[in-house]
Amino acid sequence: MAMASSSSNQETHLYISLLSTASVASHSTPSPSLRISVKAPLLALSLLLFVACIAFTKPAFLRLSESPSKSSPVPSHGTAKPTSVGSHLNSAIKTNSTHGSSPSMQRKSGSYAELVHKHKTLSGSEIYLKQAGEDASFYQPKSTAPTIFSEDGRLYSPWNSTAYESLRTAFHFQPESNWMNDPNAPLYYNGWYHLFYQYNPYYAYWGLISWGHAVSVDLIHWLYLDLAMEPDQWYDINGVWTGSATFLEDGTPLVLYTGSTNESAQVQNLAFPSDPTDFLLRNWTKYAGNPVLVPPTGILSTDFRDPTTAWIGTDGLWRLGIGSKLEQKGIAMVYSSSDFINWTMHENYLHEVEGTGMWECLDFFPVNMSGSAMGVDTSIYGEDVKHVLKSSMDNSKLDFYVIGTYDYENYTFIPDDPSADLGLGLRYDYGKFYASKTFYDANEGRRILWGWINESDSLQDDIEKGWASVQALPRQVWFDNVTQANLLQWPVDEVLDLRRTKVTLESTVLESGSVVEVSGGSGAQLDIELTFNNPTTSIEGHRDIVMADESYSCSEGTAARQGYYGPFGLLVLASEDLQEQTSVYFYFATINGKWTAFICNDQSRSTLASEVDIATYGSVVPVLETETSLSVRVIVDHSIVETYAQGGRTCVTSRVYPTLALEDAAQLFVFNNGTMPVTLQSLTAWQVSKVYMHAYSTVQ
Ligand code: DQQ
Repeated sequence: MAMASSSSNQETHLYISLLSTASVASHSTPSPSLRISVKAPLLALSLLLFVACIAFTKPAFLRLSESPSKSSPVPSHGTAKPTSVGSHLNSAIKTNSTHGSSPSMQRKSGSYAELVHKHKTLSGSEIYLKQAGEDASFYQPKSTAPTIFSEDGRLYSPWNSTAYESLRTAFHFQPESNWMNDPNAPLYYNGWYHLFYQYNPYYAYWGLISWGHAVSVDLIHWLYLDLAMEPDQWYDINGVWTGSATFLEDGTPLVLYTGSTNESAQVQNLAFPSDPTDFLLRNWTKYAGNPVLVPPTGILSTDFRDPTTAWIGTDGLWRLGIGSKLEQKGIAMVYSSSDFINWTMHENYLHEVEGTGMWECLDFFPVNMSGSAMGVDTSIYGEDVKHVLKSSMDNSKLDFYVIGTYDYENYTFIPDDPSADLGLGLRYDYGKFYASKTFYDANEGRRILWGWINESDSLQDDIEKGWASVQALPRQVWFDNVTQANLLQWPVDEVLDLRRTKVTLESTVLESGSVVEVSGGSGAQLDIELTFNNPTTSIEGHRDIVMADESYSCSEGTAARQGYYGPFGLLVLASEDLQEQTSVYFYFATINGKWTAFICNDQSRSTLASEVDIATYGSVVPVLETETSLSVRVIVDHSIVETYAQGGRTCVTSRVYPTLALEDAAQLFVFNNGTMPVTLQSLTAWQVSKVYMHAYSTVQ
């Protein structure tokens, strides 16, 4: 921490200069056509609403099924008629367009001006009918203190407020206080990265969900803005839930989000920037005709949420995915629209998998088959791309993904390996990482993944800390064309700018049972890269040694369980006497007669505190027989340990709560607890500086 504070002046200058660069860039580009103010129309709408409220005395249209401004949603699944599809599919969209659209597309609509026009032209009575559900009884009092704890029910906690403060992260995104969950609608707009997030602005636990909003010029330093949206309409009064951004043809972003209505039904709502020339996108207008989508027949009203970023079909219509379930079959429904307001459900699902339960927070995007780390904009498809479908599984609270082919004639997705279908195979992260969402960063031509890291301490500790949850570092994602089977994930390059002093270890043989301190590597803010010889390759002369098959999974093991090769790796956030330590290790088990590598984060000795999660997380790491090195990057940020193995093929994120190994008392070791020696090729550990995260108003 001493290091962090000594560099803070320098960081201030750096950030202020970044800010001024962004604002110079941003002020040089406004398009006159976008200078549309909706303040006057909103005032007019408010007046109309007032008049309408007087005219109508009975709110007779509270129920969704009676919502008159949408002719009935879609009659039932299977009856909606798919819109026609062009036949020259491969040639449809090949170019990488900035905002997910192609100039050659024959789209019927797609401008901000059109949207505002439709917003303005709803009649006063239509608006009244939409608003009629705003019964005051559905508002929850916002100032009532929580009553869920009594003094008697208080759990033992070894932390005082200083220790709590030490668990706050230094370079991961988190709000100043209170509760956060899913990342929402991440986007890049005229010099600024925007992150919206599910946020309870009043308490450190879930509820009263609004959209928090922060902006950055580098994805690392952040400025908090006022709430982007609050639950203030009948169609979102129980929560402004998760949503995604899409750029209209003219480059204006809009968002579709799930509202939890006054009757706790889930509907999809549209919102757009009140002033697109404000590149901070501070004010959002909810479309007067909301909701634009209600649960179709056959779908429970509580199982219809989290619209994806939209993409464009060959017919020029927008497509959108929404997650749901039928009994325990997880499904991704797909809708079409020409104007983002009127949506038609397709007969077939984008995808479905039995037994996986409710699919939340769907994400659907293309990746480059060549293995280039360059991202691919969401509407692009063709022979050069594969598609990734991701779902957050409500039953298990785990994020799964699957790679496959998008059949753009039938709007369905075909997994490459049905045995590893969505929910059965790959995960982005085998630790704590949920409700993730990607976006295409047109600024750098890359696709970036955000994911929510929840707490695993007690609710009472969260309340005493005054905050709960962080976001994982933004990760660049792309297709691994070496394995041809998984994505690669890597912290965005901007994280490298936070590296400060470093220590290194030369090539060393770690004998069985050795624990070696990395001198100069203490601290709770570290970025560590290390490589080992792959002990199962000929480099160690052990290729032919194969043990009897062993059943192994990280969840059943710890760093104390000795194997032949492994566990070996790092101890981070370790107290001097090793009473506390979080180990990140490789372990090789023989499965089906072949050495199989695992990467695990063992939290079993991470804290002396009770009431926290101390499981071991991790999974298999694909390591080819020809690969003679094993690599791992471990990022430590006070209460977070993020592990990226073998270039990002397998990632594991831990949430740990040391009580001794805090700040500079946290030490770093390498170890080998396997029977056989292993060779550490190299290790470099950088101290990482704290980033700026402040209210925008404080830097004006
Ligand atoms: N979080 C949101 C929902 C979403 C869930 C509510 C996933 O929209 O399904 O805060 O964490």
